[in-house]
Amino acid sequence: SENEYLSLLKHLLERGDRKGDRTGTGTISSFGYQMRFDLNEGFPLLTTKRVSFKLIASELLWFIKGDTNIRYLLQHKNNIWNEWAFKKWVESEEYAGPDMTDFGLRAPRDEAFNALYQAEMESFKRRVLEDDGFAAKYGDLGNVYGKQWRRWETSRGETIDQLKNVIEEIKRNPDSRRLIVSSWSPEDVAPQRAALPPCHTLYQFYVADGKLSCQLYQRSGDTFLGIPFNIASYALLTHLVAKECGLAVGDFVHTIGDAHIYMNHLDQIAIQLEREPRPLPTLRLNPEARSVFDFDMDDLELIGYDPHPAIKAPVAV
Ligand code: THF
Repeated sequence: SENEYLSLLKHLLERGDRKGDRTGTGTISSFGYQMRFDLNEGFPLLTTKRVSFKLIASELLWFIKGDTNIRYLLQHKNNIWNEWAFKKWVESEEYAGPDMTDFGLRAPRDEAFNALYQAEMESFKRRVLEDDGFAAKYGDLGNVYGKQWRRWETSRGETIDQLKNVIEEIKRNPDSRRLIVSSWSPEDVAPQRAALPPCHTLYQFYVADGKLSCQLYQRSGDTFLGIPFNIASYALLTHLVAKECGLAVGDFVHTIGDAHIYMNHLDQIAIQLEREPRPLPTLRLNPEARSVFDFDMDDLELIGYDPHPAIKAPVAV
């Protein structure tokens, strides 16, 4: 239930260690944490703050399509990956606008800079949407999830469709202990290969008693902003794969390496922890859509979602 997540927040507040990080924001962090969500209890989208199911669903469909270009997300009014593409653009030779160094740190602190940043970001988004050449070059995040799941490149120049293969294997050999999709490639950790080395390192499916479970190993988790998305995203993926394979759903098990709270999310978390969780919504999938690869936004519907209001927070880049 949602208490699994609320307990993680409390655990970090009580036991976390102060730790610096790549983004310069500062965190409280703990190593090695596991949560378990029985997907039969309802769809695990937080109710103690509103989390956008539409953003989660369009991001997951983007991964499933094998797309790595933020243009698709922008077409769905989804802005959650913009900062990473924008960073590549403003650090490129071609960029000639105002200096955007450390925009993620400066924008929340400096109003004049924030106005410049917002304007630059708007024109960047417009170009990605309207200019094919620009989008191909600067909208693409490189070897992020869509690529790794659907078009993994081997050193021999072949490509592997890990997601399709794992689904075929679940159907053929549900007892297999190798039902794994890996996004981590030692070759791709170099910054020029991927905008951000994958946080979702690896996931594994498991079938028992006619039910499909999924476990994610996440090397690093932004507990306030990212984790609520990640839980719902893998829960949705498990539902889609189970449906195609003719299975019921089991558990989503979420294992996190470095679980952290950014220091600029503490006030928001205090508000959230005062709220009472409400009943979970349920997911309805269009019964006509069979394959995982057939789904569109219209085929996914969440019923009975009645959360507390959203709580805004800046994302560390
Ligand atoms: N980097 C960091 N620092 N945190 C992350 O959560 C994160 N991600 C992805 C890649 N790098 C990351 C991007 N996923 C939001 C949610 C998920 C993200 C990025 C940002 C976010 O800001 N959510 C807001 C709503 C945003 C909106 O309405 O546009 C929220 O309140 O939930 C982890 O996968």
